[in-house]
Amino acid sequence: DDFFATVAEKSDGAKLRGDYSKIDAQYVVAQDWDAYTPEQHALWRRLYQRQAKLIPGRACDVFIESLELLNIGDGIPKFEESSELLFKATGWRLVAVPGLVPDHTFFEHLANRRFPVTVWLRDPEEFDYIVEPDVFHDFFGHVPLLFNPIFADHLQEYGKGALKAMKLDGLSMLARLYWYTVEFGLIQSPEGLRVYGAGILSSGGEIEYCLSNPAPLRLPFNVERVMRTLYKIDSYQETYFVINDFQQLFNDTAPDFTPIYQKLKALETLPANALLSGESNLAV
Ligand code: HBI
Ligand code: FE
Repeated sequence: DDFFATVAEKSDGAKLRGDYSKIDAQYVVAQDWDAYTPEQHALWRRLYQRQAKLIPGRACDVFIESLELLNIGDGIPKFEESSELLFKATGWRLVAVPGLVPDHTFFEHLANRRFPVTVWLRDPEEFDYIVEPDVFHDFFGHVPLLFNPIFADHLQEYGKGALKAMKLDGLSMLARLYWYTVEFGLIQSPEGLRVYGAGILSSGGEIEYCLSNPAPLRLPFNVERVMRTLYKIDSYQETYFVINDFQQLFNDTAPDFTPIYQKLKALETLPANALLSGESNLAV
């Protein structure tokens, strides 16, 4: 179908990573925790320890607090155990998936407060960079944020909105919103700028770069601006969008986007490094 034409069989003909032979109708599989090798748990520990050192003073508070609660430093976590903790906190559950799932399936999970977590771990040679999300990115990067009730509600609403957007031809715009918030978002705190985007939190290099390097733009979050902005998938971001708090993210993305899609389709997209007249880059 569409998914296996565009994603599972990527444009270069390469197969999507992961074992899709045992999926159910929602692409859910068993995690099969016993199948992870000691080497894989050791690789997880190395990834965890590298990131844990970079987190203080850079990740937002809820990330740091949830990470402590989750206690996942010793090896690849058991999804079911973490899922119980998460359910008690915000009513979300984790489900295991083989890897990337079709857009519609992904959004169906989010709309029902289920977060899909990839089961496979990268190879040691991929310590610093992977193309498709693995269990370290999905779990370490995304799961701690879901303990914040407002962020958790936002992501569910995002899933519902995305299901609607698919019918309105607005998916590319909603994908940009996801990219610049859930994956690469920055947030203000009383102590200064902090990271809440999972793509940054699971990255050994970008977590420092996004906060300290003078090169990228840091712009105040604005829904329409974000939805018009193209993004880079194979380099550090050229622009980061900064929210004041998670309530702003929830409120600003709560309205029906139907008129916004109409309006934005008539406008040109913006390159990833655009700075429009009247916009001010936040100094670091
Ligand atoms: N599947 N497992 C998984 N994880 C994702 O982040 C994901 C996906 N399928 C589609 C998808 N993301 C995109 O459509 C969103 O990033 C917008
Ligand atoms: Fe992600």
